[in-house]
Amino acid sequence: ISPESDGYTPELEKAGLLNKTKISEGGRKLRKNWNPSWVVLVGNSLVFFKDPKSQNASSWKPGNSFPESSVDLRGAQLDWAYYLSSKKNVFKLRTVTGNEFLLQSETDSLIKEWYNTIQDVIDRLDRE
Ligand code: I3S
Repeated sequence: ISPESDGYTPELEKAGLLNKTKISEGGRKLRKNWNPSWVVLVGNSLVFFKDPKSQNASSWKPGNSFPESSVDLRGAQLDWAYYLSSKKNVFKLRTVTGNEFLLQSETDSLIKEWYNTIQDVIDRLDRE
């Protein structure tokens, strides 16, 4: 199925490389395992791809490379995570199902853009 033939291809809001670790699953704490991830914000979801080297801005499209995981932003909560990591520029995303992720970038402007864009989507979904 190509993006042209599936009838509806949601709008790509943002894509880029961030460091990612999952810190809890359904409320159960996990051991951190930081890895670079190609992160795509599309529609109401944040989609994570492994192997960032082989990714590009089209990777999220239907029929292209398969995501490692994805997160529904409806009801999600976003917070800066100053106390949860020794790294700088870390925020925590908590999904409605109790999964928690930390996302990080060394670039201040980049992480702020991600934070603001994800928060805008969460706010939009809250108003629906
Ligand atoms: O919150 P923690 O436990 O200090 O997180 C660090 C550890 O997960 C560490 O792994 P090991 O404990 O398996 O060696 C990671 O290598 C660190 O990156 C974690 O801390 P930061 O501060 O980088 O999130």
